[in-house]
Amino acid sequence: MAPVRTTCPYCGVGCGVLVTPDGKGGAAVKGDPDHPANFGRLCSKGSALGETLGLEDRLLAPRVHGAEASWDTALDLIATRLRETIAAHGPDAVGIYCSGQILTEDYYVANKLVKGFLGTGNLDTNSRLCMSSAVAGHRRAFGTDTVPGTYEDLEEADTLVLVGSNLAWCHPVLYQRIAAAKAARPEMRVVVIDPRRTATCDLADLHLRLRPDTDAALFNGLLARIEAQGAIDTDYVARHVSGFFEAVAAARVWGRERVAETCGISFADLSAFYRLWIGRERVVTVFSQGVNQSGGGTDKVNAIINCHLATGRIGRPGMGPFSVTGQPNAMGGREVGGLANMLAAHLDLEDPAHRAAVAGFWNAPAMVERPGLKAVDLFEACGAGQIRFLWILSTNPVVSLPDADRVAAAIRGCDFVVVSDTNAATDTMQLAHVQLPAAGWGEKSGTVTNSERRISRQRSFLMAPGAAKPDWWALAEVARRMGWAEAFPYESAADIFREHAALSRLAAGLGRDFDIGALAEIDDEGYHRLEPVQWPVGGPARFFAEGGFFTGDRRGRMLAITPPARDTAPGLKLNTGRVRDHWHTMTRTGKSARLSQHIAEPFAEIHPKDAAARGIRAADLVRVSSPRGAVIVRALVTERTAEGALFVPIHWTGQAASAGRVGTLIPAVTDPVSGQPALKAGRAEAERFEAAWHGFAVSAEKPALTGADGYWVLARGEGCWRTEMAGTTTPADWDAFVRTMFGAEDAEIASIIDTKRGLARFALLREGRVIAALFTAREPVEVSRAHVVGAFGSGDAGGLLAGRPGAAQPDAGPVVCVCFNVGVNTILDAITSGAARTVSEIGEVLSAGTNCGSCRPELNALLASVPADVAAE
Ligand SMILES: Nc1nc2c(c(=O)[nH]1)N[C@H]1C(S)=C(S)[C@@H](COP(=O)(O)OP(=O)(O)OC[C@H]3O[C@@H](n4cnc5c(=O)[nH]c(N)nc54)[C@H](O)[C@@H]3O)O[C@H]1N2
Ligand SMILES: Nc1nc2c(c(=O)[nH]1)N[C@H]1C(S)=C(S)[C@@H](COP(=O)(O)OP(=O)(O)OC[C@H]3O[C@@H](n4cnc5c(=O)[nH]c(N)nc54)[C@H](O)[C@@H]3O)O[C@H]1N2
Ligand code: SF4
Ligand SMILES: [Mo]
Repeated sequence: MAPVRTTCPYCGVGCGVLVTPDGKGGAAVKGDPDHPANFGRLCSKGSALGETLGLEDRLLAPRVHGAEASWDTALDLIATRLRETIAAHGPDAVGIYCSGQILTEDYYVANKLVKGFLGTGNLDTNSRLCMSSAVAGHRRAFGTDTVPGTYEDLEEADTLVLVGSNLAWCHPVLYQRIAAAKAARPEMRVVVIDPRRTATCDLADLHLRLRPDTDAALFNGLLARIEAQGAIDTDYVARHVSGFFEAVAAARVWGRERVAETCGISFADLSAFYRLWIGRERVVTVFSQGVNQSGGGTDKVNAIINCHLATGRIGRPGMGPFSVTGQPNAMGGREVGGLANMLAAHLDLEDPAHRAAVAGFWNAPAMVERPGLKAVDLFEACGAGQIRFLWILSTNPVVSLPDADRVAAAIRGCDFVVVSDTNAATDTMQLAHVQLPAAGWGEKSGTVTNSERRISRQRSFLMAPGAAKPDWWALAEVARRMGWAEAFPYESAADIFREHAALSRLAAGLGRDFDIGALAEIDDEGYHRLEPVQWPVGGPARFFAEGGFFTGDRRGRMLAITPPARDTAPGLKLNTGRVRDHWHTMTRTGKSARLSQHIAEPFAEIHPKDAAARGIRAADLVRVSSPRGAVIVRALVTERTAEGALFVPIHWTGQAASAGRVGTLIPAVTDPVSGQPALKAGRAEAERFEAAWHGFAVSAEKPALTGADGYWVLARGEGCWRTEMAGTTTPADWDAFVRTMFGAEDAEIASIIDTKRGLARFALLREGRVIAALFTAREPVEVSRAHVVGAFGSGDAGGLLAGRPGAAQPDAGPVVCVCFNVGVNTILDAITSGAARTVSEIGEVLSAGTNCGSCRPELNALLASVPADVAAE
């Protein structure tokens, strides 16, 4: 059978994937060589998609108040409650909160229902936490939310600047494209602007470790320098730009000394950056969450765009500002108008003519008249009793919103909550009155739009399991039950897509950028076959080289930017973000043992000086806390993070760890323009978590940990569960403790106890087979995780309890290359023995880094960590 061509459901690179189902619910996955985003490449997450298709954890039927129900019962109840809520409290008591991970067709139906039929603007999305500052910055500068350039620009740039972006881990295939371009054109320069040293710095010729939230000062200073050096494109500015004098006047006060001092970087590095930017015409400035997720995120975006407008370096090959999107369909959501302050098809909610046009197109009985509540405000209003009906689709706000415990309380206190998810147990799903089973990746059909405006098909290759249904279907069914069957007649994703395309034609007629009108008459077969296509369909690939902005006077707007005052709040700065192999709240990547190996535990990067001042040693557990909440995570003592700053990943939930939700620590401070929360700018303290004992366990079944005191983290291993844990009191009866945890009252128990050194090892056996093993110690347990998991899998009880390999078998150490399962020690051995001196030689000797390539930056770091004289010996 020919493989099914579809699109990866993770990041906004939007890679094409070839899937060959195995007929048993699984599938083999390869990169699509013909897809223009990836040309056959996939990263570690994309390569492991086949491992995430299992049905464990899935919600397979609707549930109402905890009991399984039919779709009819659930949908009738939702429609009834919707009607009652609107009758009693008005439409603004209703809110829908959705996600950049639903398909454009799902999103279109949600937006139409809320803004045209329910008559409220309260449709917002997790893109508020992700892209809304970029959207607001684009709209301020361009008049509409337009990404001017394409991926090729990143390859063709002579100077590529990455601001607040860990591209190597978060957009790995795009990173690899850039790495290949740089290898082919060594004169290309890459600058990384990030307070942290990340894997992306592997490609950097220059890394500016600026103080957090000083980006606006840095780019104001660049604008001042552009002017001082006579690098303004006066012709472009005269013909196409407004606001130039005000913007430059505000920037002029940012001389290089002041910027260097404000940003905490050297004058020499700053000048080098300005030279690389100004001296080379082909410059692309890529930005991501270090820019967007900030109290001044929109200003940061405009400070960057200002420099491109002033130099006319926009919309030409190898030039422009470039917002990389996080989620697979962040762009599609923006196209349908999925934010509370947008209308549809890039039309403006504030514009009465636009509203009237859309109302006419939809034949809408209750057209929205003003913007609705943005994500953080929506949940505030929920907590204040103003939102009485809440429907959450495809996002996990109890984990991902700031002040996350308050969000949980707000949801808990809401009169009626519907949650649509693929998974049965998420931190948010647990709080729902009605749980709706969504069809997931591989089971549903539709389109997504990637960072470069390219629309690709997601095609199904599996039957939806149980009663799971696509999100658009559930939304449309509710609309029909509300009496709007005529407006929601869709029988397929293609029906919805045609309507969406037709609306974009209307929008283009009103002078908007988003135009896929050429696809409005596509038939089902054409939709089925639709090739990846960039919008505007049939139009040019880039915007604004010759002006043509979407503002009233058709000029691009430069803005006067005032950088924020220095943040002098007490405590350590709390930075948060992503790791290479996990996706958000891990509902999918957490299913893959391979992906769970790279980083199996939540951690806090802490600078050695900050650690020493607090008596924190490597591998200690630390309690990181703010007045709002606390997490317990492993200390990673490293100079990767700056002094005075912590970095904690976002992926661990209440399902995966005892206290891993870093969102509980972060105040709900938002950017005043975009409403995007400042998720990278918390404040926290760190202290050693004093544990009486530490443990590591492997088990065939998921252990019962909810009652455990102290700390636990669960991860999937190959054919087992692996658990890290620690307790504040030592169990009086270890045997009983072990039996309860693994639910094995009847099992045989073998133990080795060394009371003097505080070490103990337990194995639970049933019919001679080990079903669980626990290693405990007073200090963090030192057994080789890889060895224990391997020995558990092969049933080698003796080797398992030994906790480390025998002399003949070296310990591979933590896995770096997940594709070929190559551990850090194996790689270091190859380097120190001289067998491998470069990344390609590591590939030749060990295969590491030769498949998806996601680990290549780490291989380089390992090479750099071994002094040359050692490697040569
Ligand atoms: N592996 C993986 N990839 C993903 C995702 C995932 O969950 N896992 N999620 C996807 C999504 S939705 C998104 S939005 C993207 C996010 O992609 P990125 O934005 O690249 O990722 P983050 O790790 O959130 O943050 C990027 C960097 O911003 C830096 N930063 C913090 N504060 C500042 C500051 O004030 N100034 C500057 N210049 N930098 C700062 C942080 O140190 C961090 O290294 O990733 C996408 N890709
Ligand atoms: N502190 C801090 N917080 C952050 C960030 C940060 O950097 N720091 N980043 C923010 C950003 S950029 C983002 S994008 C968010 C992400 O945060 P979330 O959106 O909360 O995280 P996900 O785990 O992606 O949630 C998606 C959910 O949808 C489910 N799902 C998957 N497919 C489908 C489907 O087809 N239909 C339905 N109905 N459900 C489905 C998944 O099982 C999962 O439960 O986190 C934000 N929060
Ligand atoms: S870079 Fe990786 S996660 Fe992103 S779309 Fe491509 S394969 Fe998927
Ligand atoms: Mo995101």
